[in-house]
Amino acid sequence: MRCDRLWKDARLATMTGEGLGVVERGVVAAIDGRIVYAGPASDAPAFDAQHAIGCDGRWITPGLIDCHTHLVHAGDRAHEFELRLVGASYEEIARAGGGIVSTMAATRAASEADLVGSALPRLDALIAEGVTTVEIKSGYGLTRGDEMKMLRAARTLGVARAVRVRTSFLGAHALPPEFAGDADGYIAALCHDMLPAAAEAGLVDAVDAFCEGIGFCAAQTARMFDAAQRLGLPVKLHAEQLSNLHGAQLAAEAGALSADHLEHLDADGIAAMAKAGTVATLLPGAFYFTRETNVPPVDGLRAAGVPIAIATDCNPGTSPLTSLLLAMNMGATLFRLTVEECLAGVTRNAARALGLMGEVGTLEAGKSCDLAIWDVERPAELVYRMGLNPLHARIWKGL
Ligand code: DI6
Ligand code: FE
Repeated sequence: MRCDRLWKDARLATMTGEGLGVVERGVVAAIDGRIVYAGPASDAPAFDAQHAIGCDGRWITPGLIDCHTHLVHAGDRAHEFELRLVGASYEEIARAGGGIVSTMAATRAASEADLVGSALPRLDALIAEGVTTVEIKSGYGLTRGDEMKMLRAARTLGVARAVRVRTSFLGAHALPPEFAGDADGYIAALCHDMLPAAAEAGLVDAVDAFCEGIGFCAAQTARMFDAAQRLGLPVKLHAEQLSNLHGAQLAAEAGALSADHLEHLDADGIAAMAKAGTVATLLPGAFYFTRETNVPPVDGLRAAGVPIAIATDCNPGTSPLTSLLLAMNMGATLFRLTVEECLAGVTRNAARALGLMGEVGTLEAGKSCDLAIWDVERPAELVYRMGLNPLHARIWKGL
């Protein structure tokens, strides 16, 4: 059988089924950027490959997926970090006009090209570790024009680099100063003007919101979900990060792809997510950086069979993290996730959190040939090390 490229002498973690899907003597074959075979060499058809690539026993995993980032934003919040080091809390800083709103001011002042330029080093850091799909949110513009500028910048990043970008509209991230005291008015503007305009321009793959005491309440979140559903867009939610507003349950009942953070998730939330098949996206970088002490209820999620994803939450305020490998290490160390759970969290389950299960996340015939090839002796090393990047090669759409 003819194929374009064939990776041979490899060990595979296909990430199909429940665990790692280990194949000790494996091959991956691709035609036109799609996997046509991934599995044991002994069962493979006799391939006539245009290019055969010997892997010397290296491990191949699916290309990694960072399913929750705020990669596009202007400026940084190193100064707030300094304030927090001498005692200020994240919520105090937010209430004093810092926090998300300070990044909003910088992002509004930035041009679209500035946003692309400042995000590229962050994107390149992810790519250097084998990321082939990245989700990018808006949420620091908070006007129609500035939210669309952020989303266009995100789309541009997907053209500037060999990476698949999925956008989420996060207009309901913080209340902009123009709407001070009128959160309901802002939600109305989001639902009736800003979101439809961004969706109409083809800039929105999903709709997200920050359901939190310092964000938006459950009723306002529900209005965002209704607006998304009217436009035929899937939803996801920042839920139960700092408090429990029962956002995960609300999200699950709306059929959300994922509910994210979840440090304060309760049993009802877990049950609702399990029933709906909503992915629990854990963000250990934010947990670490804010020195949160409430660990997400991993045992409960596991027992209920809720799929768990892990992401960087790369953002300037609570998770200035651009390493998905380190996020996995933190997921294991801080949340006691297993190696299999960590790897599933940045492949198969991250794909599901983006609604891309048919396209990426496992090594399977029919999916995009997105591969990460690693210089490791066992997959656990990808989770175990801190700060070493063992990526040997990265393949996106077969190239
Ligand atoms: N939760 C977070 O951790 C980030 N956004 C959110 O809704 C924080 C964003 C920021 O502080 O800039
Ligand atoms: Fe976030």
